[in-house]
Amino acid sequence: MSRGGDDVNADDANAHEDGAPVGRRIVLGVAALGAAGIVTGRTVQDHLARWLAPIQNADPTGLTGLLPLGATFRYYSVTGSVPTKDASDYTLEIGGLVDHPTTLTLADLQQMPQTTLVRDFQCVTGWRVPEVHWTGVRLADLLETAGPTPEAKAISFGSFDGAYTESLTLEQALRSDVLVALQMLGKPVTHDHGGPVRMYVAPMYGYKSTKWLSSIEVTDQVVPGYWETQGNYDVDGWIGESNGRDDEPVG
Ligand SMILES: Nc1nc2c(c(=O)[nH]1)N[C@H]1C(S)=C(S)[C@@H](COP(=O)(O)O)O[C@H]1N2
Ligand SMILES: [Mo]
Repeated sequence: MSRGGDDVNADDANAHEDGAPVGRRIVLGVAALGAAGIVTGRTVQDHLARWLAPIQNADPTGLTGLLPLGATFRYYSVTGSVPTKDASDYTLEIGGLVDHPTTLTLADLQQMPQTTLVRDFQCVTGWRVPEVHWTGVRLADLLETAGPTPEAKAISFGSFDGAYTESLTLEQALRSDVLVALQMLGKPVTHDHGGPVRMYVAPMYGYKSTKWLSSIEVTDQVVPGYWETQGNYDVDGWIGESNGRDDEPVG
């Protein structure tokens, strides 16, 4: 099991479709701030991260990702390796307590109405990436098509990594800021970020956003997910209510 803070994905957070060169001076200047110990408090750090987000997102060199701001994604997987899937073999099963169980391909999902959100992504361990672009299908739209039965109370997500699971109540799942995400950071979700399809649950900590999404099962009660049973995380993963580290609401 690996769940490190390995920064192997730092470059992803810095890649953006409308990339522009970033002056070495900005990089050095900000590095100097960090070295001078100005980047210390969580609030200062967060403000700097926010101010830097457009620069970091446009930085093709990944250099700013080396700055001590923590505003980049860390790669997380509870399994050692995860099979690669693409349009040729990806499927999403929607089943359980629904009138119309269905299996969708990537093309099916791409043909549905897409929603874009620009929101922070925050891991419960403390790192946060500000103003990330997410695009995908609203989970609510998929559920509406599937038709939950009267007994339906919750959702259980499965991953093709074969291990990770997560849950939401049906009410949470119907929020308009809960996406079955096809794009992240302005491009298709990469394998390391859980592509081709991952969840993005905007108002909750990152652990709710299941990567390598393979199934959505409607259940009659909340089934606690992987980190809720192995890591003591709250089943209700609302940002700001789990660890007291947040200094401002997100979104
Ligand atoms: N399948 C799967 N999904 C997962 C995880 C995981 O280990 N496996 N980790 C979660 C946690 S704790 C976080 S913070 C985010 C990290 O997303 P990233 O790897 O794109 O940075 O994915 C979430 N979804
Ligand atoms: Mo996390």
